[in-house]
Formats: sequence, C-alpha cells, structure tokens
Amino acid sequence: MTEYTPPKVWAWNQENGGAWAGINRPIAGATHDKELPVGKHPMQLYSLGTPNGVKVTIMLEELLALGHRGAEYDAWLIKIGDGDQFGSGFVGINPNSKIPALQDRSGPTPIRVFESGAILVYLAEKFGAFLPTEPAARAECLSWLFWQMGSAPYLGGGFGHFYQYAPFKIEYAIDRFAMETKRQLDVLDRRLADNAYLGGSEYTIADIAVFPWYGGMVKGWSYDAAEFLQVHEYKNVLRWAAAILERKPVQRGRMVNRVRGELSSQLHERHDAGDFDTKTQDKI
Ligand SMILES: N[C@@H](CCC(=O)N[C@@H](CS)C(=O)NCC(=O)O)C(=O)O
Repeated sequence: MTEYTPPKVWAWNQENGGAWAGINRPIAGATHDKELPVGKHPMQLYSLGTPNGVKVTIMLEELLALGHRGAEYDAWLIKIGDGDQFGSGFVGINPNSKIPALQDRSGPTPIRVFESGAILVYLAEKFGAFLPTEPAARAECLSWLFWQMGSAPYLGGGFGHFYQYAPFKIEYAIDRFAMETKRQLDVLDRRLADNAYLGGSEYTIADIAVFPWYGGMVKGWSYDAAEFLQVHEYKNVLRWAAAILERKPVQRGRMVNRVRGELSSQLHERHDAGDFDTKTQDKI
C-alpha cells in the first residue's frame, strides 16, 4: 500500500472497492420515488435485522410479552444493500436514510421516529416500561443508552469496517479501532462486575440497546473477530449476554427482519405474532 496525500478538494470515488461502495453517497435525500407499505397494526417498523434494527424488534417483543397490545407491529424489510433506504417514503420518515425507522399510527396523525435510541425512549415512555422513573435509576439507564449510541460507531464503523469490509487491511486503522473496542468491552465488563444489568438491578432499554452490539461481539456473532479481540476475557459481559439471550422476547426480536443465518431463524417480515411459527424462511 502506498501512502496517500489528500488532494486539495475531496472527490467522490464511486468505485473505492469497499464492501458498501455501491450504496454509500456523499449526499442526502431520496434517489427514487417509492411509497412505504402500511399494515394493520399501530406500529409500523421499517428495518433490517442488524444490531441497530434488532434493538427495536426486541423492545416491541418485550412490550408485547408484558401485555401491551398497543405495541403490536408490522415489521417491513428495508434492504439497505439494494438502496431501499433512499426511497422517498423511507426518507420521509428518516431523513438520515438509515434503518431502523418507526411510524406510530395509533393516533390521528402518524408520528415518525428515527434513530434507534430515540425509538427505544419513545416506546419506553409511551408504554411506561423498561425506563425507570426514579431520577437516579433513570439517569443511569439513559447514560448507558447514550453511551451505546456514541460508542457503537467505533465498533461497527471503525473496527468492523476496517477489519472486515475495507478493500485492504490497514494496520493503523485496525489497531486504533481494536484498541478502542477492547477498551469499551472493558468499560462494560467493569460495570457488570457489580451490577446484573447496565442500569443496575433492572433490565432496561440500556441493555436492549447495548446487547445486540457488545453482546453480539462477545458471543462471536460480529466480524469473525472473537479470537482476534480475545472476547472470552470479558467474563461479566458474557454472563450478562447469556442472561439476556435466555429471554424469549429477545429470541423472537432477533429473528425479525433477519436475512442471514439458519433459515429457521429468519423471519423476513413480521405482521402477526403467529408468523414466528409459520413464516420463517425454512417454512415458506
Ligand atoms: N445511529 C443510527 C444508526 C443506524 C444505522 O447505521 N443503520 C445502518 C444499518 S445498521 C443503515 O441503515 N445503513 C444504511 C446506509 O448507511 O446507507 C441508529 O442507531 O439508528
């Protein structure tokens, strides 16, 4: 690899060889007209089963398991590799063109919510669940929730990108982001040494947000990097991830909008609670 001297003005090299070169663009906005489908339930989710998407499907399944019928939802598949996030309907509910995006159609005027952290807070407040009301516990929960929103881009966009998706391996970039990812795992491991969950003794939206990223990392689901990052060292994170994974709503939420893995674990779209038994990819 030769050293790179940036030109005076950056130019868009559309074929830069990276795994996402086909969809990444330096401009926002829609590329084509496309209405979003709308189903029968109050909540309409437009998403994909990535760590960011799964946060919301886990939350909706948790709410349904508590008996909140208002959390019934249609989960529509947005194929980001095909550019669905740049359709006019999707951009209308998320001007940032990223999954997940939610529309609450339970009232007279639909309410759009984008950014997974904002969606979790919106749902937690609407249904009064998984976000403590006592000020100290609420502050702790929100602190870890926002920690996730700020930290995961280093794990995904930094480490994951340069370790797995970049067209060639750059030692400096992998080194920098491997170090930061290990530091973040250690932050979590220390917190979880004395606390069952990130907010304290209760399972909250902080755990729902952090689990798909950092739980997935220690479980070896992400970037084929478990050995490289020696994830077995983070024993408290492993214990916490195992406890979360035992929850039925978490298992269900992980299946929704999933397009990889065992066919029986992929429920491309979810429009009914019964779909988990009848509409997984091994059955249709
Ligand atoms: N901060 C956002 C991040 C969302 C995000 O990065 N989504 C990715 C998939 S995990 C995406 O839609 N990428 C499509 C693109 O970049 O064009 C959130 O938490 O909702």
